Amino acid sequence: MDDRCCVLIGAPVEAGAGRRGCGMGPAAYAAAGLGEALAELGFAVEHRGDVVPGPLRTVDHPNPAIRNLAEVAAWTAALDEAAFAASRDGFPIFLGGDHSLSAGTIAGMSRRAAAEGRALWVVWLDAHPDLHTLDSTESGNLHGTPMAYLTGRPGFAGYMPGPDVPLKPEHVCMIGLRSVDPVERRALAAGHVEVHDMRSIDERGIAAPLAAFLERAAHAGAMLHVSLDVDFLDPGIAPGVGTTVPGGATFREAHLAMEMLRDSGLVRSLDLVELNPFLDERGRTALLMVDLAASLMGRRILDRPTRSS
Ligand code: B3U
Ligand code: MN
Ligand code: MN
Repeated sequence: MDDRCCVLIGAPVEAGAGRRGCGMGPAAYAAAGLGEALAELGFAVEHRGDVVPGPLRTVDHPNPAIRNLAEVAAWTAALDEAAFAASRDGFPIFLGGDHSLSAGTIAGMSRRAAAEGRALWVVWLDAHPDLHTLDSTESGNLHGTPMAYLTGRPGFAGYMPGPDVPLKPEHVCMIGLRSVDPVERRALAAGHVEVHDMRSIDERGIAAPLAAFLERAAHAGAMLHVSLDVDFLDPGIAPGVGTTVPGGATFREAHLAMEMLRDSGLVRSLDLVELNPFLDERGRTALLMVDLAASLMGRRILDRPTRSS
């Protein structure tokens, strides 16, 4: 893997969201200058274009609320393959698209980690835990389900393609939660996912819990994936998203998280999800997401010693 090469992969999925518009995400990142920002940091940038989902295999599910299951399953299979292949060549950045895309990208990265004899760990930056199963989702929007799929919760077999290598819940750190449905709350209480909700960030800040998780991940020799949902951010700075939830991360909290993730030297891949350019204001959410990606990829205010230097 060439760690000075960034592979940009479009995942214009909107079948998992409650409203249209996320499909324009990859074009908005291009217009906001993501490729140029990465080139300025010294990366070779490979534009791999948009992933194309395979043929739809329609299967009826007993939960009548579910929307677009066949589409999401087809995207998941295609993105799983794309992630596995791209991670051999460089650092993949997946340009969403709604958060259902992470069912594919993270499953593919988990296979990559296993192929290298390691485990994939995930930092999940989101207002929501996205821990619904196909049976529990009431909205029927499958962007609320990828974490349940990835951590091997029951009920996905026969409807979704994998995952071949499920994530261990203790290898997942969720930061920024502030909209959690009762079923998800019970799953979090009973499970081993590390969770830092907005209350905990208000009380402790974002640096201490993230540093502790990164220490644990480094000690375990983890390969790390970052999944950044626009709604992790406060809607005051990031309005271009379908599900705005007040009280999100600030500009500085988000950049600090990105800088710390970079300094850990562990991150191998990134999802940028839920940008809805149709709802954005003069591109400001797209521009902020590009800036955050640049912080994750090494843009700095000043030079500081890091774990990898
Ligand atoms: N938990 C709710 C809301 C939601 C989850 N993810 C987003 N919204 N973006 C649901 O519909 O499952
Ligand atoms: Mn999400
Ligand atoms: Mn969310």
